[in-house]
Amino acid sequence: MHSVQRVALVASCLLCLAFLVHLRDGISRARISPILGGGSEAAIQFSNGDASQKKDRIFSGQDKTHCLDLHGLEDLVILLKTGSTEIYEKLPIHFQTTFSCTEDYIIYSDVQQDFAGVPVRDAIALTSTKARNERSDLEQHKTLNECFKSGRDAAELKGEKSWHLDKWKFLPMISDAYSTFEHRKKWYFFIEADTYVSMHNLLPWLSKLDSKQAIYAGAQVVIGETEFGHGGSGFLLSSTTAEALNRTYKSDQHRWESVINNDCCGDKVMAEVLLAADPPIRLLHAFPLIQGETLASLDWSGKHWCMPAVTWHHVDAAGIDRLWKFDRGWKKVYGASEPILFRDYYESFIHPRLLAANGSMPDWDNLSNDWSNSAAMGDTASVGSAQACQHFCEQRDSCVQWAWRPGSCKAGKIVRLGWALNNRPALGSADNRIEKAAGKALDGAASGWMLDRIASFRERMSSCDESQFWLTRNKYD
Ligand SMILES: *[C@@H]1O[C@H](CO)[C@@H](O)[C@H](O)[C@H]1NC(C)=O
Ligand SMILES: *[C@@H]1O[C@H](CO)[C@@H](O)[C@H](O)[C@H]1NC(C)=O
Ligand SMILES: CC(=O)N[C@H]1CO[C@H](CO)[C@@H](O)[C@@H]1O
Repeated sequence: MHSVQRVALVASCLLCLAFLVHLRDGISRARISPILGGGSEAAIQFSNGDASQKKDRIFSGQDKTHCLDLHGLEDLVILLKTGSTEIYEKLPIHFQTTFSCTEDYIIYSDVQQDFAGVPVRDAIALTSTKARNERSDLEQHKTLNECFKSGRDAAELKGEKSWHLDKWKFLPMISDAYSTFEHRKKWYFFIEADTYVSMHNLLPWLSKLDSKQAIYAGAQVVIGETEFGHGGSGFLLSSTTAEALNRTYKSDQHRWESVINNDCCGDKVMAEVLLAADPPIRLLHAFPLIQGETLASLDWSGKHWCMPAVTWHHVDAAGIDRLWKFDRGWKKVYGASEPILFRDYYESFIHPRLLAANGSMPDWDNLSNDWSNSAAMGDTASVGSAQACQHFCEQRDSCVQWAWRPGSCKAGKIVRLGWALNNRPALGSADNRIEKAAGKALDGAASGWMLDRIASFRERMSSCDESQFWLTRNKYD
């Protein structure tokens, strides 16, 4: 039983901001809270920091004590999909974080290369010669390889054409990874270069799943008739499933290549291959353990509050660094067996910001979307000013946040942080879904939160039941 008896804020100074102390199970334990603002959040502060240890570490490179107690890591291989146009921008951070405790990972791209000593495999080279000769999407593969061989920077070729190679990588890479490790690995976990996977939360989940079963788990998405695990959110295959994928795909490769050619998405076709396997393999609905939002865009609702977050998507290097340090710090304070719940991310990353802002932020869009009033639609009362929009929210009991721009008032029932209208999203988010505005266009735009209502929500949600942390079967099974 998890329970937060009391949450108290101890803010010694605004810049070092909040250091949340909460009492859980009667034991006082310090909440970890990053120093917020700017890019300078290098330090997470711990109550049990030992100065002499810190001194020893100054010149000793990365401390590897976080690698202790990662039970089951040896049963796992991580497959990372990237592309030559983004590899130097997005891959480096993973060596210091995601891969820092294991050598069992394979990087797949569209050019075979040595990445500072690490071999990178070319997933497109694993498609059939026929496909590479006949499919127009794959002409870009030659272009990228020629660019690379001539010593130019493949990043010059960023764009649509290179992106169209992406869907072709899924099947060959899973099949190749299976051929590499077979049943020597129980688990194959797929990520993209802007996915963060928390080993701290993934490994306890794996220990609850049976790798001998055909497991294919991901964040469920439906396109057309097909339900599949969204690629960027990450997905999990047991070795039994990886074997079935290899068998089904390889025994009819030309047909599957033709399916991919005519389809939008490789993650979707992968689900179709698994449904065509004998026996068919269906997706285990793993949302929200596996999910595609960032700290800034996530809806902090009761649905997720008491569940652990295994993945985040659209995170840049700063975001991966931040989440990874949080994992590591969490483990130091709470130990290896205490999963990090969405609630815990909220308390450390989001709530201190709302408090520091005293409930409202200028030039900010908080992604409110339950009510949407606009002058154009003839709504006049709430759209006149930020105060009027705030008033609109106050009048509705279920409203917890509002977002005003000239002529528009949006309000929402669920807390989201959102981001500045005139800047990058911050909190390490590479997400870019908000329409940008700057200077005069902002004209007093602001977002606000009903801190008292949020406080009652947290109160209501204060107890999390451990039996509901992990998703191990679908509701309909
Ligand atoms: C992959 O599937 C093909 C076709 O069924 C098969 O010949 C091959 O042995 C499989 N690879 C492994 C490693 O099982
Ligand atoms: C925070 O907001 C409340 C009401 O919205 C106001 O009374 C209070 O003075 C503000 N505090 C600070 C430090 O600005
Ligand atoms: C997720 C969400 O609600 N996004 C909205 C953010 O605000 C812009 C403009 O205000 C909308 O276009 C988005 O739909």
